[in-house]
Amino acid sequence: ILKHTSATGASRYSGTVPFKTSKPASTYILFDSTRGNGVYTLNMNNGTNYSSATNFSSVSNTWPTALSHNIALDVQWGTEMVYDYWLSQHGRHSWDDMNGVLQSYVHFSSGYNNAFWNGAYMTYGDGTGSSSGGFDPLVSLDVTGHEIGHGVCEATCNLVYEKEAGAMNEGLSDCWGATIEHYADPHETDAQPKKTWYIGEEIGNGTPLRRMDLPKLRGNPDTYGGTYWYNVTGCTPIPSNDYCGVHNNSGVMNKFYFLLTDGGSGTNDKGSVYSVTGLGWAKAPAILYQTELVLSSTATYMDCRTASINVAALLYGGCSPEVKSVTDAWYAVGVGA
Ligand code: ASN
Ligand code: ZN
Repeated sequence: ILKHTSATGASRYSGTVPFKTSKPASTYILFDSTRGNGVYTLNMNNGTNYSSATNFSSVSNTWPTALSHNIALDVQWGTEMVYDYWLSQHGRHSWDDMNGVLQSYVHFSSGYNNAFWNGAYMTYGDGTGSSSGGFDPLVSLDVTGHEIGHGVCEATCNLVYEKEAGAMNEGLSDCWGATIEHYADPHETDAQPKKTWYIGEEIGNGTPLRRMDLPKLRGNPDTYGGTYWYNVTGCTPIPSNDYCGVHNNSGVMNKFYFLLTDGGSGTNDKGSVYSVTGLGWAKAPAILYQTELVLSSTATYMDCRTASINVAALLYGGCSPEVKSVTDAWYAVGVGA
């Protein structure tokens, strides 16, 4: 029987964090055997050949094993938190709901300014550094939640990764990243502005990659068809245009979910005056998840609106305040009347 052990260590972005290790041979490794079929973090040693990845290993279960490896703790802890979020809040067993292994590879390549889900596991770059216009290591909890969110999407509605469906795929990943950060990161506070709604501020030395509360401040639309909306009609060339602006038009989904959770009022780019009563951190994610389960892979924002209103009606009743909030939040972002 593989013995698992509790460990703690100083992570790069989230302070001292608890996580699980195992000792299959003479040393402890970053392998949690207690969650589903396992949570692993492996070291690419700045290479790109996955079969050459090595374990992070410690004789004394003391972590990190070197300061430059503190990022492995963000990822091991963060991935464990993502597993716990999906199971405790939605009864979902890992990304595929079949307790699929959660495997992460850190120190990928050198100066690699990205992190991604490839259909089976996560890869994280060290970045070129925020001080030189790139990113610091791309291992913050919202990034981890975002990447595994792509796995959840793949295993559920499997939104096609281009145009509007792709933008919703991206938006859903940001929504889960923010929600999981709120759920698990002790450094998240509700101080204004709520950093929960910032995506990737940790890896940009305080400057977020995207803002869900005010997408336009980062060049993304907050209104369907409004300022910064990427015109997806006849757009070429895919994929060099980011599959027709998937990381851009995601701003509409992000603002919808921000308003559905926190509420808010204002005037959108269509001149519509809106006011949304927020549903908070239990009901908004419940509606989002049930919507993700029923969407079709080629859904548009309008389809997502319809699906989410139906979900809210099923969960809370046809004339419920929850249905009104969902409808009002879509109206706020310019989708539907
Ligand atoms: N970090 C990017 C993302 O998850 C990588 C990609 O898949 N385009 O959206
Ligand atoms: Zn993404």
